[in-house]
Amino acid sequence: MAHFPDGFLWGTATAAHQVEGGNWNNDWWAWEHASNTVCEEPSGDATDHFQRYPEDLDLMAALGFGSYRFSLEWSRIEPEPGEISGAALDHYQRVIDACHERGLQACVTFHHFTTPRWAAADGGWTNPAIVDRFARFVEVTGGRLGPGIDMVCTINEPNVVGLMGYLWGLFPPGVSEDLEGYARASDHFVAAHRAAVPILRASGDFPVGLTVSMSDWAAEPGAEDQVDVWRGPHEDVFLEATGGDDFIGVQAYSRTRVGAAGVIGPEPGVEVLPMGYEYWPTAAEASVRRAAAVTGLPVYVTENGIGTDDDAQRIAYLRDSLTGVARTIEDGLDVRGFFHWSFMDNFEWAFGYRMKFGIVAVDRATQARTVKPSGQWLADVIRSGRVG
Ligand code: GCO
Repeated sequence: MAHFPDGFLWGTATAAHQVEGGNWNNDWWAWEHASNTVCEEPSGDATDHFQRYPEDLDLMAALGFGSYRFSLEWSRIEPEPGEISGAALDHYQRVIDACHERGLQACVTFHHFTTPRWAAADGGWTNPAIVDRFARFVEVTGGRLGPGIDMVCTINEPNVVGLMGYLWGLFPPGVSEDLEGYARASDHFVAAHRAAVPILRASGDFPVGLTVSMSDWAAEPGAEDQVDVWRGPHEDVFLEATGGDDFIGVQAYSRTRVGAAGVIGPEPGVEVLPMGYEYWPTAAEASVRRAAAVTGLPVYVTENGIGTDDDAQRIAYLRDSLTGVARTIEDGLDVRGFFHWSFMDNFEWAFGYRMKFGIVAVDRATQARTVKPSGQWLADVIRSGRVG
């Protein structure tokens, strides 16, 4: 039986473009509709969370969550360079207020994969100007929303944006094998995070951190050195950019294997999920241990979950994953919270709506929400502080 301490923060997460709907003014919408896109379908109305957030927050509160992690859509707040939408800021203020009215903390991510079209058209994250552009957005937005915010994730998984956008061609700008673009984007993400932290600290009283996509890395015999070769530029460069932050946000779903020639696929005999990676429920535990060791910071698991049509498998995954996270706490690591990805089934980027990460199902025709058995299971864990 795994236990979680009193005060452990239980949250659930979404990202603006995956749930709001109608985010036509960012690079993702353009990419979904590009002639060379690899996207299975456009995001469209998503789950209409932009309008239905009160109902969604009601459900979160009913399930016992203490925090809601969501992101601000930069292209709504700053639709053209320097042009700030007061109405968009008002919207996010209403979301924050609605969280508080229901006893939920507001955990706000300032960049979750999407960049306004105007910035993307001017080199996006490869243009050094993005650092000041992001800092200005953070300053204006933090200045307005900061007093109501309870926790901040500056940038979500910058390492995934670089990898998918410049090496694998799966995210905008849809470029493959551009090592220089990848390196420049990484540098600018690190600089943008570092620029954002003091600006945010001046705008409110909340912990600030970066969230990093991590994996449980495993080497084939004799290929141990390959772990550092691959993990270094993908994870460590970001973990090492967190000095002085209030926490590190760990996001982990699976395992990555390396052999002598580099990253290799799943091990024969291990189940492969629809996402294409292994069913590996100890990914969060392994990543928490490594993040704590490298950064020395308090840890929040800011994302963990599973994309599956089989909700019983989700419960099995979460049981093992949470048991692993509880082990890290028993071992004395300072792990302060766990945010389930995701609150509801939503737009899983290039995969579209086929992947089901939610504890709440969404009827694509009616937008009706239905809590899955995994949602009730997680509510029991939250209530009891135990994983049976
Ligand atoms: C990411 C993002 C989320 C994903 C989730 C499931 O990790 O890619 O933060 O937007 O939807 O991780 O793949």
